[in-house]
Amino acid sequence: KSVIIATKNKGKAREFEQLFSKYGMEVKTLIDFPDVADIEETGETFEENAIIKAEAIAQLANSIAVADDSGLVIDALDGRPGVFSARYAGAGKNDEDNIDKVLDEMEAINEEERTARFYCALAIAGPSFETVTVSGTCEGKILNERRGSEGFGYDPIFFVPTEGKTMAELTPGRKNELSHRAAAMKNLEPYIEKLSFK
Ligand code: ITT
Repeated sequence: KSVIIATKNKGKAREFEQLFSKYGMEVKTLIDFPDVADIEETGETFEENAIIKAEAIAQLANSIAVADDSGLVIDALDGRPGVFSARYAGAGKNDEDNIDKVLDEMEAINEEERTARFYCALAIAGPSFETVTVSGTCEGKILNERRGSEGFGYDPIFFVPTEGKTMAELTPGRKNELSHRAAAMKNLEPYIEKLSFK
């Protein structure tokens, strides 16, 4: 049993390998298919972008595909970087540049106003059923410096109060129990079981 995850993001791919192993499923990602062109994310919401990616890959591979569109939503920045999380500092910039931009914009914001959440929308698409989306969130606070070296993306500046640690200080196993991606996966579970990936 295997599933295609419509992602080129290595951090996400690693997490999905672990999340799907519970179902005895092998994960393939677009990292295994480097010839597949980038899919343009033209949606205005995480859900729209997840649907675009899942349906494009389901059609191309004629199989079931799951896509993740996710990001960091910061209250003091009116919800930014939001759907622009991957490209917040601009084209050709990386996760470190994105973090620097957020740290810069958050510099003058006081402790109580540093609330934020990670949001994950998952879409599952396939040749013989209507596309479904689910979502999950994880609440936290934006620090004014990096802490920890696990994970990816904005993890080093995202503090999870219930753990007393940043996402980047959690083990991969622990992150996969409490993250926005883990929460969305729990909501996807009924569909995974129903389809049972025959
Ligand atoms: P794919 O579209 O190929 O999946 P992407 O990185 O472009 O990869 P998104 O458009 O969904 O994916 O952007 C997600 C960005 O949000 C990601 O690049 C990170 O910067 C951030 N992000 C999402 N989940 C995260 C997590 O668990 N920890 C830290 N940052 C995360």
